[in-house]
Amino acid sequence: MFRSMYRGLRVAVVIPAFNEVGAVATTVTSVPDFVDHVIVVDDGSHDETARVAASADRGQVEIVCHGANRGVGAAIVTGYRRALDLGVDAAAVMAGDGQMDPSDLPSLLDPLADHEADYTKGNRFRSRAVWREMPPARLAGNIALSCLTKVTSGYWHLFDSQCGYTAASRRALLAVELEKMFPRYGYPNDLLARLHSAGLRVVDVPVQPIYGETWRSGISVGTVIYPISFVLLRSWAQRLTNSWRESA
Ligand SMILES: Nc1nc2c(ncn2[C@@H]2O[C@H](COP(=O)(O)OP(=O)(O)O)[C@@H](O)[C@H]2O)c(=O)[nH]1
Ligand SMILES: [Mg+2]
Repeated sequence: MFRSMYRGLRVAVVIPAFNEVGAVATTVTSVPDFVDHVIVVDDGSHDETARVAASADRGQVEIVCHGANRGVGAAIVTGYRRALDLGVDAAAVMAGDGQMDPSDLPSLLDPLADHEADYTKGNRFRSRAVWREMPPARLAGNIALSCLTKVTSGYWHLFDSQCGYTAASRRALLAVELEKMFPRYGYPNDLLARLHSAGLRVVDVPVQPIYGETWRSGISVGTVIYPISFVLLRSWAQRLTNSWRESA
């Protein structure tokens, strides 16, 4: 049964979902039984995402609805807030489109349970399958953004900045000023920089890249290039300012 915790951690899984009627039920039912709370954030979907997610409930699912679309970052922040209110020790994020392998969740939670990290994120590039699975344009974009995010966040040991499969400790969620987080695509790059300036420990964990036959994404170069460039420049400027302040 549910509410079993994971290695002493009370865990929530936050599922941001925007027009995911086709995949959200499978995503919800795939969440492992040790997860205490599943929080689906329906981000102003125009389809039946909320109803379908609710119908997959086995007793631990909550649906939170944004009246209008606010972006994937804002949807995740809504889920994090609810997770904090529920008193969880850790909150993982799994996208509502079924692109995350539930069997990878324990590896993301282990460094938190072992008190070795405050935040963990998936790294699909640790698997050779990434070269086969990830479409070439995404590979190129992800590699470029991962390299830039090393510089702008200050976490030189991390890669695959755009991987949305993550787990945050309660400590990290309380430290990063959720209200300031960037609401749209670019939020992972923004969050990493905030985690670094709060002095938190972040580690990469190998996860499986999943791009099924019906794969689609809300990301297109035209729509994300400006917000992501803005986030990267802002984080970089902030980091430079902080290091000048420290050395002054
Ligand atoms: N495209 C998009 N996705 C959103 C939004 N809000 C929440 N999401 C969810 O965020 C997750 C990641 O989005 P996706 O477009 O698949 O990104 P990708 O997997 O990194 O290419 C999915 O589960 C979406 O349903 C939004 O405003 N736009
Ligand atoms: Mg996706």
